[in-house]
Amino acid sequence: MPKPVDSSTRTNILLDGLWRFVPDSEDLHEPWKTTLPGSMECPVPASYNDIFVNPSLRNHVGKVWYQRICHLPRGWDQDDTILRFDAATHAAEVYIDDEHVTSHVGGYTPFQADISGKVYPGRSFRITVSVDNTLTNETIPPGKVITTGNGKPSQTYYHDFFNYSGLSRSVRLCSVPKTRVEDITLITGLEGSTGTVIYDVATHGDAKTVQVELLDVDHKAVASGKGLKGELKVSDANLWGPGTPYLYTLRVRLLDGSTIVDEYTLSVGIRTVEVKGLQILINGKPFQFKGFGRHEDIPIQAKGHNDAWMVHDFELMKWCGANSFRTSHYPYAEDVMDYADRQGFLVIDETPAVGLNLNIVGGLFGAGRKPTFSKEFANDNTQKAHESAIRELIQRDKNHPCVIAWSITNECGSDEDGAREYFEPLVKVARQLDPTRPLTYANCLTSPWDKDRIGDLFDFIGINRYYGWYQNNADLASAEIALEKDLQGWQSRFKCPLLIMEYGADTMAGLHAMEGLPWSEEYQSDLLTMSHRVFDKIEAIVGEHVWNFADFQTGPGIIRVDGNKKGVFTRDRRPKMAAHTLRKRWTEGRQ
Ligand code: BDP
Repeated sequence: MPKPVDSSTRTNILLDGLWRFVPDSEDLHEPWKTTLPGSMECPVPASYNDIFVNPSLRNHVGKVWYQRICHLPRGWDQDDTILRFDAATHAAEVYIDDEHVTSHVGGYTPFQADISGKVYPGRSFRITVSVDNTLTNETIPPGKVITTGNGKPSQTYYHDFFNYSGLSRSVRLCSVPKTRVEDITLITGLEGSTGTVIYDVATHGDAKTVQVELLDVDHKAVASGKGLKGELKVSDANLWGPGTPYLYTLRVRLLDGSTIVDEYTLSVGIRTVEVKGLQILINGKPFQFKGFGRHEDIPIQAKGHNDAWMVHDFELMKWCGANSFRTSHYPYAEDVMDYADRQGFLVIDETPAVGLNLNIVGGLFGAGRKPTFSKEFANDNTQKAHESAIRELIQRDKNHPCVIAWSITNECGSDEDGAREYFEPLVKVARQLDPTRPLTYANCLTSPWDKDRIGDLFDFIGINRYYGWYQNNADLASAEIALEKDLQGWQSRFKCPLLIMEYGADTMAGLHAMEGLPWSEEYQSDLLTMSHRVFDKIEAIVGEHVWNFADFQTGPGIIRVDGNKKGVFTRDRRPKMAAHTLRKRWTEGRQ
């Protein structure tokens, strides 16, 4: 299932726009069989939660229904028709007219249905989709539906961002040839100045001849091959690298005699990634990460993909001097990955496995500990869902040069009984699926270096630390000592590269104070500077990602005021003082 592309043999129609919409209720019976009742319409792509002025819809638990009428163009009579959802958060059932055509679980990866034979050229048809946002202990991410005092269901979860739901990415109708390219896997490498591209093409139907060409930016063929598998060599290759994102185009053609049966194109960045000693090498050179943990989170549209906000966010990151980010805490829209390829940003690509830790809150506030890896919480079914999230992420993003590592979980209970048994098989699956990229995870303070049980399974370790905020609040001098001791511990035990994946402080934009006052812009900036002093002393540290790029919305709770305020930018992307501090460090080398 490669990403839809336009080519001489393929056409796509975007089905974005307003869809009929209704939250599920007991009165609805087989709603896909008729026009959805009521007058609500919801934009796609967007999370539905903040669109309507309705608290019960904002906090809705369970299914909502989307529906629209489509026409299959008259000429679409030779080829297959695929209906593709870039994502549905978190589970979907799809119907064409009265018929169920596909279902999918997992909120941030694409799925599709072959609807050929169910729709007819020149005729209209009805698409109805249910999207269910329920999280349980057997979903990724996990959650729990409780019944409140007034008897209503309420979704609780173990992660710190709002459970935005719905069709937050595009929906497409695709016309593809019956004999077609179904998948491509690329591995790029370097032999001296010669770039290598190993390709493996899978087809649907019987392709007679497979022709592969690598085109440079001027569309000149620089290498070519025949057959489903092979290796292309490009002498004096232009490399894809941070800030210098040269992209070739791989053009795969399936031919029957001289007739082009299918043509599929894919951007290719030739680059290598390696972990060597305490360093991460990109194209053989040590790389120092500067950047952010982020969220897909904007006003009103929430997790809905939006090109204007995306381009602006990249501009702000560049302004700061950032060269990389992590897709905390779920796979981002494919448009973001494509754009990162073109802008030369390095991406640590994360699964939605956030919240596999029952002890974060307990750890912070001294409450009793509960077992995370147990029948009642992260059990065999959770692990299966996690495996499927890893498979779908790697399948979707395996050919992006920007992706230089997979992060398979954020802040799991890695010090607990059962953690190793849970993660070891998942690491194995990820390595089988992609033997070329390093694997990592983001470690939580509640699983310190001397208690963690999984660090050695990974190539480098992500460290999330909040000294000066959740620990040593308002005492940066003590925070500095504690942070250094902690990081030295990781370095001496694991002897692998360490990437700071989170550090930061909640900050009210506009609050200023001279005296080290938490929540002030000065305090956030000072905390970052203090942390940088420590990072610069530790040899194994390969860089830093600040938490967070921008303020973002969270679930309700007494430690959040209208969301998490650790952004270096506000939610509407205005800089706090910390943005200037980072710019000085990342563009001028000042601490
Ligand atoms: C870390 C989480 C992140 C939170 C952050 C915070 O990885 O999702 O938003 O802490 O508390 O534990 O701000």
